[in-house]
Amino acid sequence: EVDGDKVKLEKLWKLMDTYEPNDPESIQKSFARHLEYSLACTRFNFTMEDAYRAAGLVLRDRLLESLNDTNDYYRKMDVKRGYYLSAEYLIGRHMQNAIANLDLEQPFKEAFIGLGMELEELFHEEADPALGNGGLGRLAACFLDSMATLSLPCWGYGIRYSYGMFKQEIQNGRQVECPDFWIGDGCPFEIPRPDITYPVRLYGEVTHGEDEKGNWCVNWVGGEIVQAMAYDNPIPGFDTYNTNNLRLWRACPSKEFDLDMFSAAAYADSVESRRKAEDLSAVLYPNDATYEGKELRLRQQYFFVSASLQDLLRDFIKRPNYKWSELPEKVAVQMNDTHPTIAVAEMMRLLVDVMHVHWEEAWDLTTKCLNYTNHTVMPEALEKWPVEMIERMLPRHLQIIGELNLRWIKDLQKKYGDHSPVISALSIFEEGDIKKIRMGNLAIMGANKVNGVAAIHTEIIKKETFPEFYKYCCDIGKPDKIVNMTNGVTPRRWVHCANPALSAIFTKYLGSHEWLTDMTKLKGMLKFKEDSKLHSEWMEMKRECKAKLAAFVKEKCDLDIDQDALIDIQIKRIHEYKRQLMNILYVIHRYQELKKKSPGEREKTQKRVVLIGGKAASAYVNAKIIIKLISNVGKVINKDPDTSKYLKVAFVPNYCVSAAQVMIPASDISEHISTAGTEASGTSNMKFVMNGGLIVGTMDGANIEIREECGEDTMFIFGCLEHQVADIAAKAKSGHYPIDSRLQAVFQAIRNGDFSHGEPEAQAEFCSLVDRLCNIQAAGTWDGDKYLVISDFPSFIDAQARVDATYADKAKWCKLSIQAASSMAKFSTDRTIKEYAEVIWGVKPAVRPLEDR
Ligand code: H2P
Repeated sequence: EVDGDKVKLEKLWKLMDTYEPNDPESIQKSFARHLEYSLACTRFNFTMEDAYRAAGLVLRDRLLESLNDTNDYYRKMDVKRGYYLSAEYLIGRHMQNAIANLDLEQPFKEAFIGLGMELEELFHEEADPALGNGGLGRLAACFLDSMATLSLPCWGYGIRYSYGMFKQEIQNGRQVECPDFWIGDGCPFEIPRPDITYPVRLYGEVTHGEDEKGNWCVNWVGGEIVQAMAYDNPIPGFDTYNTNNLRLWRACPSKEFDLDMFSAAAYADSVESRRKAEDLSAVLYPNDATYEGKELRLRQQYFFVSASLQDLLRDFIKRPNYKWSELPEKVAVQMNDTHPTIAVAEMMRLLVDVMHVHWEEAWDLTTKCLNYTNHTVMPEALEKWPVEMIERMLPRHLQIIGELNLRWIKDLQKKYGDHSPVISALSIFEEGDIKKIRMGNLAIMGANKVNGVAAIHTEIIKKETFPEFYKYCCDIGKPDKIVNMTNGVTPRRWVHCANPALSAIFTKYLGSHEWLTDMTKLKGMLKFKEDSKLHSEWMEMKRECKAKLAAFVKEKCDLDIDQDALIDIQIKRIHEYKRQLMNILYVIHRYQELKKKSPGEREKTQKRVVLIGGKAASAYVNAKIIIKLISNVGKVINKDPDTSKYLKVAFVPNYCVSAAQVMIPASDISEHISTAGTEASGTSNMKFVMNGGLIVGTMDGANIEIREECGEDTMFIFGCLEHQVADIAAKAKSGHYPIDSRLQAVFQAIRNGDFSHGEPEAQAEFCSLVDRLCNIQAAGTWDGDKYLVISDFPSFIDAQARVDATYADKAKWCKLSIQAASSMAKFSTDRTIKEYAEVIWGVKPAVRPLEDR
C-alpha cells in the first residue's frame, strides 16, 4: 500500500470526487479521448473496430467507478458474500448489455448518432466470449446478471481461457473446429490485475516437519508453481448502483526466475517451463473431450479453485477481528457442477495446513460454506479422476480425501453395519482396475446443500442419481440437504437486448419497465391477450424479428427464407439425448408427405423453415454424423422445386450467444424434445417462450414447469413420460419394439442414399445411425435406440400436426403467444437467484445507496 503521508490521498480523492458525466456530449468527449490517448488513433482516421474499442473504454471507465465503490460499500457493511465457482461462463457480448444495465441507452444512442454512427454497428464489432460449452455456462452468466441486479454481494470466479469454445465451421456439411482466439487485440471490458496473483502448486511431494512454533506439520513441497493472475470483468446490475465482479484467472509463470540456471540451455528450459505454465489457462476443453485433455482439465480445475479460495479467504481475514468460527456467517460458496469440487479438499488444505485450523473445526467450516449444483443425469458428467493422477498432481489432496473418506466410512459402518452395500456406493473411492475418486460423492459429502436445476431433475437426483445419499440424509433427519432450484434466464439480455421491439411493447402496455426487474408484472399483459391492437403490434414485432433472422440466415447459410413461413428452431449442444436426430427424421417425413401431394394440395400446407444449430464435442462421432445428415437433408430439400416453397431446413453454423440473440426472438416454435428424464432443465426453452415462441416438447426438465405456468394449451407435448421409460426400454430389449410405417419410410430413404449425395462415407455413416436405432439389442447390452426415438416418433408427428393446425388460426396463435410470454415470471434468474440467496447461501442484498453515487 502507498504511504498516505507521502502521497496526498486527500488531494487525489478530491480530484476524483466527480464521476464521469453521462450526458451525450461528455460521452462523445470521452470517446474522442480514448480514441486518441488510449488507442493512439487519430480522430480523423480510425476503423469501426477502433470505434468499438474506444466506446468499450468509455463504458469501462463508468463500470470501474461503480465496481470500486460497490466493493467499498460491501466492505464497509461487512456483509456476507457469495462466491460462484464455475469452470464456464458463456458471457456473450458485453457492450449492449452494459449500456442497458447502466441505464445509458438514450445518451449513448444520441452521442453516437451525433458522431454519425449507429450503436448496432459497434455491437457487431465485439467478439463473443464463449468461455463455456452450453447451458451450464450460459446459466452462470445469467446468474451473474441477476446477482448484480438484486444487489447481492456475490462474485463469480472462473478461468480466463485464451481460446474459448471452438468456432464451428461447416465444410461440405461437416463440422470443422477452428480455434477461437477471442482475446484477439484485447477486450476493453476486462481489467487485468497484475497486483492480484496467487501461487498454485502442482505435483511435488508431501513431507512432515515442524513449524516455527515447533508443532508437527505437513508440508507440500517441490513440483511446479504457477501464478494465477486476476482479470476482473465488471457485471453491472440493472436499476441499481451495484456492480459486481467476475474474476477470471489466467495462468502465468511463477515470478521467480532461477538465475543460477543461467547457462544458455538452462535458460531455454526455463523459458520453456514458463511457456508451459501459460498453457494451463489456454483452452476451454469441450465436453466429452479425449483422454489427453483430461489431466490438463484437472489441472485447470485445481488452478482456478485454489486461486479463488485463496482470494476469498484473504478477503475474509482482512475483516477486522475475524474469527474462523464466523466463516460460515461471512462466506458461501457455490460449486457449479463437479468441475470445481476439488474445492472440498482444497478448502481443508488451506484451513488446516496454511491457516492452522484444527481438522474437526475445518471440516465443520468447509461443510457449512460449500454447496454443490448438479446439472445433468448424464453419467459422463459426474467426473471421476484416477487416484494415480491425483496422487501425482495433488499428493496432499489425496491424503486429505483419504482421511475424509476413512471418517465417513466409519460413520456409515456405525449406521448401516460393516458390510452394507450402501458403503461402497457412498465411498469417495471407486474400486476397480483403475481406482478412481468420485467427485460427485466428494461434493455431496462436503456440501451444506445440494441442488438440482428443475423439479423433475431434483426428484431424479434423489431417486436415481444419488439414492443412497438421499436415504442417508433422510436417516440423519436432513432430507432438505437436497433442494430444488429451478433454472432461469435473465430478461435483460434475453428480452430487452435480444428483442427491443417486444421490450417496447411490454413497457408501453404496462406503463413502465418495472417488469424487467419484476416479471410478475407481465401478468398485466394478460388482459390484452385478445386485444386486436396488441395482436397487430405483436405480429409486427415477430415480422421485424423474422426479417433480422432472414438476413442472418442469408449471411450464414446462403439461404433465402420466406418470412411468412412458420419458423421452427432447435438450438443447443448436439447430443443424442437432445434428439436432433428425431427432428431431422421428422423433416424427412414432412418432405416425403409433401412430395406425395398434388401441387394444389401443397398450396394448402403450412410453410415451414426448420433451423437447427449447435456444436458437437470434437470427439463425439455420432453427434458429428447428425450434423452432416442435417446439412445433407437441407441440400436435397431446399433445392427441390416441388417442395422448397413449403419446407426448408438449414444447419446454422457456429451457434453462440450472439446467434441466439437473433434466432430466439424470431421463432414461432422451438423444439425441446429430449427423452423424458434426460434433460435436467433446459434454459433455451425459457428464452423462446419469453419471446413469444411456443414449444414442442416432452414432459422433461423445465418444460413441465413452463407448461404449468403458461397453460397446457401453450405447449405441444408429446412422447412417453419419465416413469414409462424403463418399461419401454425393457420391452424393446425383448423384441417388442414396433417401428411406425412412416418412420420405416424415412429409414428406407436414408438407406437408399437419397441424402448421401453419392458420398460413400456419408452413406455408411447415415446407415450406421439408422441401424443403431433399429438394432435394439447388441451383444446383450442396450446399445440400440437408447433415447427412444422410435417409440416417441409417432406422437412427435402428431404434435407437429397440432402445431400446423393451431398456427392456421392466427388470432388464436397470437393469443397463446401473448399468454405464454406473459406468464414466465418464474423463469427469470431473479427468482432463481433469490432462492439460492435465501435457501442456500444466506446472503442478503446490500443496495448501494444513491448518495454514494
Ligand atoms: C446442462 C443441462 C441442462 C441445464 C443446464 C443448466 C448441463 O446444460 O444439460 O439441462 O439446463 O446444464 O443447468 P447443457 O446440456 O445445455 O450443456
